[in-house]
Amino acid sequence: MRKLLPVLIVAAALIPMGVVTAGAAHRDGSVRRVNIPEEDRFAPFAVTIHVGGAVKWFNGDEDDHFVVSDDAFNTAGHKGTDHLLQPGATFALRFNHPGVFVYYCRLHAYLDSFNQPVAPGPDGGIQDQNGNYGTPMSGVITVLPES
Ligand SMILES: [Cu+2]
Repeated sequence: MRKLLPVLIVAAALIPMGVVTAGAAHRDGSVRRVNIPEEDRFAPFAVTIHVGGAVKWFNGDEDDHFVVSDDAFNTAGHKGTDHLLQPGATFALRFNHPGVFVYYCRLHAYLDSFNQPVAPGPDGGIQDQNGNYGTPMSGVITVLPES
């Protein structure tokens, strides 16, 4: 038992080190999916990930759509993103900075003078029977610091 004790002490010291090492090395390699159903919207509208995580958009609609960064509000990187998603196409971004990535589709939304996405209106929108032009096609990714 005398000879076993030092071995146990070393083993006990290594266990928490292993846990700490695994925690420090952890990076969120997960991929969250945002679908465009057969409607002019991103589903889900809001997605929360951690730094190192990625978002993959999929256009399940029969029309073209865009993923465009709202640069006035974007604090999570990938400013200037302006990507066409044809029907059936995918597009992925990996986020390495905490913040928010506000985005919209420039065929089904546009930015007003305050950089807020608004519905396309008479020039591009489809008016329903109540006279509304619908919801601007937009979404937001929240990127939390590494856990
Ligand atoms: Cu669109």
